[in-house]
This record gives sequence, C-alpha cells and structure tokens, in this order.
Amino acid sequence: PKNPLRSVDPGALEMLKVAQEQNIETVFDRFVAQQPQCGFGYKGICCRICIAGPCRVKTEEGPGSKGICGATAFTIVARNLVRMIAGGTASHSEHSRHVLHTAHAMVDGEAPSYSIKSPEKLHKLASQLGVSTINREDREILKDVTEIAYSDFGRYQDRPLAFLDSFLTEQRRKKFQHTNITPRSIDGTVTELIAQTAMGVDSDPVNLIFGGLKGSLADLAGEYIGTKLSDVLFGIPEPIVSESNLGVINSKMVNIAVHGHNPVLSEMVVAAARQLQGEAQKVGAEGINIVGICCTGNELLMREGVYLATSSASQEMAIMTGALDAMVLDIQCIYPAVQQLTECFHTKVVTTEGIMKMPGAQHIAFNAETAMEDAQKLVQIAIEAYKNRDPKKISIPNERHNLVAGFSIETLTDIFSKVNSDRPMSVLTDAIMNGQIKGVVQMAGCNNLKRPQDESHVVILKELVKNDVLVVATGCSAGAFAKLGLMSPLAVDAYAGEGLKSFIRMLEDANPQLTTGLPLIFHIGACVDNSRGMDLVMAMAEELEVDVPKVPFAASAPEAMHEKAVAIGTYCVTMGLPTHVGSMPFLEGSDLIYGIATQIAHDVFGGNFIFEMDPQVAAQKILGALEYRSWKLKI
Ligand code: BF8
Ligand code: SF4
Repeated sequence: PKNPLRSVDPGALEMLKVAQEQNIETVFDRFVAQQPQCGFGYKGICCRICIAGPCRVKTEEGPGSKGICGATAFTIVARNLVRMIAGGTASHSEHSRHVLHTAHAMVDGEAPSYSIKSPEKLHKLASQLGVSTINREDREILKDVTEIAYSDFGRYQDRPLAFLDSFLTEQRRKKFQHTNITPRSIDGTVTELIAQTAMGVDSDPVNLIFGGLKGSLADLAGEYIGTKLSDVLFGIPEPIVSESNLGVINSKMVNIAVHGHNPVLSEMVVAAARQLQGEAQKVGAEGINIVGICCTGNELLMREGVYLATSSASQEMAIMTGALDAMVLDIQCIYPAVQQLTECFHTKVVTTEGIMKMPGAQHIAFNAETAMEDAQKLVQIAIEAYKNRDPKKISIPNERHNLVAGFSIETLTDIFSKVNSDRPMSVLTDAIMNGQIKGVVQMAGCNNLKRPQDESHVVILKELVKNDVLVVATGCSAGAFAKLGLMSPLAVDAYAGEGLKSFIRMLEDANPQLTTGLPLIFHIGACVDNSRGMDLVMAMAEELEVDVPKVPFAASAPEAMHEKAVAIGTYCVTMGLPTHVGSMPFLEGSDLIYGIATQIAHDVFGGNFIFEMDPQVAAQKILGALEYRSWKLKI
C-alpha cells in the first residue's frame, strides 16, 4: 500500500509528518527499505554459526536440505532460537548485574550516592532467601543478599539458583528438576548455551530446546535479581500520577531524555537535575524537565512519576521535536539512528556504559562510585546544549495523557488487603472464581514494525478489558497504553466490561487512602519487571492451591522484537502460561520446533506459545485459554 498506517500513536504520527516535510529518515523508512526481508532468515533456516557457511535449507530433500555439516532444518532453527534466548538472558542479566554491583559497592561504602530506600523490601527478600535479619544492620543483611546474588550469577557447584528457588511453587520446582532444566548459574547457562549450539555440538532439536528453556529460567532469575535489588535501592513502586506522550517535552525547559534500561543511571540523573534547576534558569530556561524513553522511562515513571515521553519505535521522534537538549543513554533498545539524527538537530547524545558507545556521540563513563558527579556532568551537557536550540526547528506534538502507574505486587497486595486482610490474594482469585473477572493477562514486549506501531497492543487490550480481564503491563506495551491515555482512571468507564469495572470500583471503595482513582491497566514496570508478574501468578497459584498451569493467567507480547522478549516468552511458557506472541519468531522452517513451541510444551509444562499476528484473533485465543482454565478450576 502507498500510505500504510505506520503507527496509532498520534504523537508519533504528528512527528512523522514533520519527518516527511523535512525529508528526515526514520525507522519507518528503513523498515520499508528492508522489504522484502530474507525468507531464509524469516524461517530460521539460515546458519552462520561456522564460517563454512552461511548455509541455508534450500530444498525439502537431498544435500540442499542440510547445511554443509549435515545440520538439518530442525537443528538450525533450534540453534538459532536458543542463541536468541541466550542473547536475551545475557542482556537482562547484564542490566541486573550492574544493579547488583551498585548495591554491593554501596554496602562497602564505595557508592555514597546510593542508599537502601526500602528496608521493608530488603527484609522480605532476606527472609525469602533464608538470610537472618535479627539484630543485624540493614547493610549487613544486604551484603549477604548481594553475595547470594553474585553466586547465582557465577556458581560452579551443581545447586539451583537461590533467587529462582525462593519463589517457585513446589510443583514447578520439581517439574524443572525432572526435566533437567534447573539452571546452576546465570552466566554459566549463557555460556553453556553458546557452547551447546556451536558447530558440531548438539544437533538434537529436543535437547537444544530444553537447553533454551533452562536459559529462559536463568533469564527469569536475572530479572528477578534486577527487580528486587532495584526496589531495595530505589524504593518499591507505589501508585503515582504522571503523564505520557511527546507533549511532555516542554519548550520552556531544558529537556533531558533518559533512554535505555538501567535505573542506576537514570535515578541519579533525576537527582542531579533537581539540584541543578538554578543552573538551567541562568541560561534562560524555566528549569529542567526529565522525560523517559523505553524501559528506563518505565523505571522512573514507576518510582518517581517522571513523564514517559515515548516508547521504542518512536524514540527518534523525541529528538525531532527540536526541543530535546540531551538524550542520555545506557543500554538496550537504543537505535544507532538517534546519533545520526543529531546532524539535523542540536540534541547532544551521550552514552554512559563501557559496552555501549556510538560513533560521534559523546561518552561519559558513569560509575557507581562517582554517580552524582557523573550525573551532574550529564545534566550540564544538556544545559549547555539548550543554548544552541533553533526555535524554527521546534515542533512538539500537543499530545499528552494522564496516567496512574506504580503497581508493584506489594502495592497490589496492599490494595487487596483492604478488602481481605487475612488473605489479600483471595480478593483476586475469588473475583475470578465467581466470574466477576475472567483472569489476568500480563501484556509485555516491544514495538515491531511488522505491524503498525502500538496497534496490536491496543486492539488486544481493548478486547481483553471489554471481556473483564484484569491486565498488568510492562515495557513498551505499558508505554503504548500510557501514551494513548489508556492507563488513566478515566479509561475504566470507557473500556472496561461491567465485571472488571465493578472489580476496580470495589478496590477503590475499599482504599479511600488512595489519592487517585485506579487505572484500567496496572503498570508493573520495565521489562525486567516481568518478574513481578511471575510473583503475582505464584501468589495466585498458592491462594488457589494449584500449580501455575491451572491459574487463569496468560501472557501476551503483541509486538515482540528484542531477544529479551524471546527469553521472557519462553520462561512464561516454561512456567506454565499460555503465551501469545504477535510477531513471528524465526521458527517456521521446522514443523517440529513449531510443534514443540505450540503443543508439546503444553504437554510437558502446561504452557505453550500462541503465535497469532491478527490482534483480534489473538485476543479471542487468549480469552479462550483463560476461559478454559477457569472452567477447569470450577469443576
Ligand atoms: O526491555 S519492551 S523494545 S524497551 S525489549 Fe526494548 Fe522491547 Fe521496549 Fe525495554 Ni523490553
Ligand atoms: Fe553450515 Fe553447519 Fe557451519 Fe551452520 S554449522 S554454517 S550449517 S556448516
């Protein structure tokens, strides 16, 4: 089509017009330029694992049906998939390891800008891990916790991961042991998977996939460590009011976007900006406005109420407003294109981590030890850049929406406890059992331009809430809802079915201490915080006295893009959840692997992938999976 719909986000669409008028290249143009994408890659049947290749599965039979070494389609597809899971696990755990190093340095007195914001979380975590808290200083307790986390990353003995083990149901724990997918360490599992998938090692598709499942559990453990320690250092999220979409960029202020994933950096930028408001006024600005992009934006939104400017596919648009003075980057999901755009705009792009640099961008190494000074330098760069703004280039979309975020599982439990203080989770499970709501869906994942940006997130969400499903969201899925005004209390009346509406109103009535209404969707955080969803489903399983595969809970990543999303989807299946993915991973080249993912996984783990690109159909399939589970529970 000549003018295909590229996005349903009005902020992004407005900037796309500007891009067209000024002939600025965006991700949407590059997506078109890549068409048609390679059919072999699409199906997962291209192998580049050794340099005898690249090999492709070209025919159904004969020598052309295999790689040079004889690897067949199922081996090649499985290896490629498992390497994606390893990549995702490496990414999440890199982020979490950074949070861990910071916590450890803080305990040792080497990171004075950080502190224990939530002793409550620390104590809860300690008791989960069997660390004594009696008559001990919080720092001593945290020291023990960080050491357990370190050994989870790098243990060599054959013992299960302490963090993972601390929250699984007994049945899941046994299932993982019986199927031999209990990881021994996070880093060790990533290494093992790279070794297992190397040329001339594993060619058994089932063994390979089970390796991938083990990797996904290592991924979950890494996320879990990241979420828990971030809560200890920066606080447990609580309901908080904020706004989202590009209109939060303020033409009268110094605007700094923090983009990437790691709250260790962005929390400090927020603190430094609070200190340096006066400096911004000296250059004629009204103050400093921090806005978030992608998951570090979600982290700051959850804990500090920082505005969420935009999400993955529209990250370039923030620079195109002409009013963004600096974009401070840490790691992951950052388009190299953001630096290329600064040829046309005054924005300073600054990288901060040793493993993440960009040609042409400034690099300021950010260290836990000198965090506040480093953050101040970053803010100063933005203040300087403000002077170079070109007023003719400023065009900020008039698009911003109210929202309520900040729903940690602690907060949700607290809200439920006002209805039933003895058994808070029963408030949720009873509502499912009596049919008031149909179940819970965790919506996660990215933007993937194979569909119009955000459209699948929105279509699925609307269908689910209309049918009385309680939705929790993370990452760029949460970003889509935030940007479009769907995360506001007003959206409840507009979109929720009668059952869901009455459930949310009942919670509001029982919680008069809340200073805001409850939103249509509960934002539970960044991508690593998908681990919060696993805490929630465990608590529901415990309350219902069943294992996870019986809980009316499903996951959906309507626009999955990153390797991290592949790792998350895989652990959702392994944990026993129906898991919808709306962008096809590279596995159609093997019926066997496709069958394992969509069917055999269900027989073994009780969870399975639902690959469905049409969001309307996908919503029906998710609803079907929930209904089946609640029906089974009730008989
Ligand atoms: O970790 S949802 S595009 S920003 S990978 Fe990336 Fe996907 Fe967004 Fe966050 Ni998650
Ligand atoms: Fe080809 Fe085998 Fe090498 Fe892969 S591992 S590139 S299939 S020879």
